[in-house]
Amino acid sequence: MIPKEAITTEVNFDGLVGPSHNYAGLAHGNLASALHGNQISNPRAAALQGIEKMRFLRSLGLTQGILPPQERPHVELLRQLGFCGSDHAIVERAYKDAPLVLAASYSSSAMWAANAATVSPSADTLDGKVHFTPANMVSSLHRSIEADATFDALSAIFFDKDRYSVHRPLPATSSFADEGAANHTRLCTREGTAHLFVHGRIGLDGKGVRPARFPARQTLEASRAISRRHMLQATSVYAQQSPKAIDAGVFHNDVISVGHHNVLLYHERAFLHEDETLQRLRAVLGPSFCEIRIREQELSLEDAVKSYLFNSQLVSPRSDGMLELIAPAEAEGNPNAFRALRRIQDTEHLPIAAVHFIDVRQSMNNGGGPACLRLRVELSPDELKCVNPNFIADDALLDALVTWVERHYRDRLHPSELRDPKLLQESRTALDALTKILHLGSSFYPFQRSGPAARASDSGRRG
Ligand code: SUG
Repeated sequence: MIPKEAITTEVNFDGLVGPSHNYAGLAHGNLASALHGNQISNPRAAALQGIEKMRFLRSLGLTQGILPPQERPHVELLRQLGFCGSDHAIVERAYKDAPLVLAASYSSSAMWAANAATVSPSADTLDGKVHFTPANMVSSLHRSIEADATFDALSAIFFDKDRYSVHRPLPATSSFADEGAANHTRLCTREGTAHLFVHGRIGLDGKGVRPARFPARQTLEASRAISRRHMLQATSVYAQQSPKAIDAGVFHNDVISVGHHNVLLYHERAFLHEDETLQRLRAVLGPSFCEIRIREQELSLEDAVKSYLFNSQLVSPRSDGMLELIAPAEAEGNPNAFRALRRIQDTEHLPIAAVHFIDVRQSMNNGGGPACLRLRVELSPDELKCVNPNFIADDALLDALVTWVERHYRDRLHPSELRDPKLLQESRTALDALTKILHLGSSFYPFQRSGPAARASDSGRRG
């Protein structure tokens, strides 16, 4: 077993927005996705906004990782569903027969890396390894096609089997529906560590309260299975999301709460059983647990969903232990959200030293704020050394990505243009170029493996 080091680094792995980012309104229960459905997106601006966010976090002194976009369209899905012929013929036929299925195969939703996986740091696991379970995302077709490629990407990044354990996704069935870290928060104090797993669906035993309007996504069974397979020795606390919150558009817990270290910032309507949930956390975390509760009176559920205040990143770049909040620009534009943030920042005993507003509007229009775009991975110095460096950003890489996006991405895309055979070709050309920039070899993407130019796998490491 590898000796544990006390000081860890939280690395944010952000999903790079893919060239087919579009607004097809696929996510039921996600109000922004419904509102912007059928509008024109700007994939270029979306990707550049994401890169700027990464650059900003780096400027705070944080370590930034990258998850490459997945190949879209997911032609294999279309083949499985009975479309046949050349890739272009398949796209054309799918557009005529099943346009929403084509849109699903073209979704760039893997950009929301908070849904990529659930991660457990080595300090909390029995075998001393960092564990990852890619989310199966079975609640929707367009997201269910992410899991296998997520497994491949995580396996390439965290290739060192002595330090990392990348599990297969949970069984792809509704009983184990899993949406990853968006419903999981790790909290720690000197007294203890708690993993808060939040689910929305009623249990296999039929217990719990169902939302009336929108579907709940995460299951308790999935969260329990993850806690087991990750061999968590830290305490797991399970809580049901408030069905009222789900019906107000809170499709993931990270739309209504965010935690980091000893701080939990949450809305009073986040959990079905607020008192019980908080008491369990207090019992593990002790007196230095810092609860920041936002009341309905201060910020309504409706404003919470509109502003995405809770989908901020709480980060700790400072040596004095104070935290900073990376909030969406929409929270600055919403007077109630802005006032609530001011209040938090001005309250002396609260450890939030600064709030930064970030423009990720293209992602927000599909329901993804700053926190949705990143997967947090807590690593010891030794573990960080053993991450594939191709996936860690420096300024030169971010500059190269900007040039790449400007060269390959469209600045407008309507869902009806997904039938355009040129889009498929452009996307592949872009991803092929990306594998060169990231030094991923020439067989990282499925089209590279099956195309005439496919060569043996050589996804090597940079440096
Ligand atoms: O699953 N939107 C995503 C947004 C995910 C946000 N992630 C977190 N909260 N962690 C979703 O609802 C819209 C896609 C579309 O319409 O193509 C979408 O899937």
